[in-house]
Order: sequence, then C-alpha cells, then structure tokens
Amino acid sequence: MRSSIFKIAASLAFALPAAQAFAHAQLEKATPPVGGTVASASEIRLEFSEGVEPKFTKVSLTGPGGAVPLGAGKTESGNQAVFIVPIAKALAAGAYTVHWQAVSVDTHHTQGTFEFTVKP
Ligand SMILES: [Cu+2]
Repeated sequence: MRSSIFKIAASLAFALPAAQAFAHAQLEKATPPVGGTVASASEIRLEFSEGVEPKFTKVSLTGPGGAVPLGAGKTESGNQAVFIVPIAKALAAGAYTVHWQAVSVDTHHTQGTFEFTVKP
C-alpha cells in the first residue's frame, strides 16, 4: 500500500512539470516586431501567452549607443498578458536588442531576447 502511494506520487512529480510548461508566459508578439524594422518606437509592447506579474517582469533595451533608458513597465489595463515599457527618448537608427524576463501569474519564470532595427 505504502509503496504504491510512493509510485503514484513519483509519477505525478514527473507529469506535472510537463503539463505546466503550457502555462508559462511565452512571448507571442512584440512591437517593434521580432526581427522587424521600424521608423521609430516610443514603447516596447510585449504580448505574452498568459498574464504576467508587472512587479517581477523586466525588460532591457540595448542599442548602438549601449543601454537605452526605459520607463517603468506596466501591464495593459484590462489585459495582464500585455506588458508595455515606455522608451524614454527617441531612438537613433541602428540595431537594437530587447531582453525580457517575465514572471507569469503562476510564478513561473521565462525569458528571451530579440532584435529589431530602427531605420535611418
Ligand atoms: Cu507556467
């Protein structure tokens, strides 16, 4: 009896992480677009597959001149899956890298990097 309970518990422990993988906040869409080229950008808008915790979700932006100052990020009103970070000043032309770290409402961490270009 005791050993079968252990077996069930052990198999659940393996099964759960796989099921929860579907619940992580993955980046579905971004503005500026992933790999895209834009004339300018005043904010970074990230659309995730599930709600994120704004307090623990972080975005950084690096461009031709190094780190770009960003304002405080927040989730869109009425849609916690959209995280918006204002860009403090106009972006010079060049290649930019966005790095994001998200904590979804189920407390799981995800992160990723993508690039976009501001055309001259
Ligand atoms: Cu998750």
